[in-house]
Amino acid sequence: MKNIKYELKDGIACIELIRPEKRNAISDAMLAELGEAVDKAAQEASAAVLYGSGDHFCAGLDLAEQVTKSSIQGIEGSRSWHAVFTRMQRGSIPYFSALQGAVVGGGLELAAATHVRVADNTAFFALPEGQRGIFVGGGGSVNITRLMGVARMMDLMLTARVLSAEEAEKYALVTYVCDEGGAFDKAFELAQQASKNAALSNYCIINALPRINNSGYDEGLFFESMIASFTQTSPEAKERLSAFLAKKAERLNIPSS
Ligand code: 1HE
Repeated sequence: MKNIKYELKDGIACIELIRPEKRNAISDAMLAELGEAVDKAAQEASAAVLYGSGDHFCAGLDLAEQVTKSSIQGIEGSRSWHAVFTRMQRGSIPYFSALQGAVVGGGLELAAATHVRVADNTAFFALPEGQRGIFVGGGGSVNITRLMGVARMMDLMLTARVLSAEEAEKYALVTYVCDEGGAFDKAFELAQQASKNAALSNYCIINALPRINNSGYDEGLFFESMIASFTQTSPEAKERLSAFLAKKAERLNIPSS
């Protein structure tokens, strides 16, 4: 792989975009390699960290490639992004993204396809698609809109304004903001924590919660009960619940006041 580096560390798949000379812009080749890395991670990792090399996470779609494409190739391109991102979003392991510098256009769409986003204070966020004469195509109209709401999505797309990491946290685009250079370590620590959970619980968290969020109130509650019972009766749940009752389970890490 030329555009993606894949490494398994302590059971965590570390997936790095390595095209810093183009600010990690996503070309067709990079997308295909990202798909390979996602499939490999699904086979052998219990969680994954997605990050970019250099000063920027990702400057979005490779505009140099895009400029040569027909309308149909554009649709196919967007559908390929959806296909790869869906394997992450609705796969079997949780993804944590570590963000610095530009998280722009398709870069923000990629980050939005991960389950938890950690930004350092150099990160900035924008959707300059309108300025470039195009539209989001990597699932942003669905995923980013669900994170920050349609009014903010319209504002960002209409104005191409740039949000700081703190503003992105206020808009629920990211969950953690840390000091410069600290995003990977924080994301890795969170991935390690999540990888200690029952794999079935993680599967349900990343697959059931978004679907419940997309469904009606009554359907959501009913689906929740099904998942609750399904997980509670698994052999691993029985072991973990018994370990708690026997005072052998990991305790909650309660912050001291
Ligand atoms: C690129 C790309 C790219 C940089 N495609 N080549 N995304 C954008 O509209 C963002 C475009 N990029 C930028 O605004 C800036 O590059 C950055 C703010 C991210 C970084 O600025 P800077 O000064 O560090 O770098 P630079 O000099 O602008 O770029 C360095 C090189 O990367 C340069 O190539 P070079 O051969 O002249 O050295 C740039 O052309 C190249 N580069 N970004 C191709 N995106 C599924 S639909 C999603 C739709 C979108 O993503 S729209 C938003 C696209």
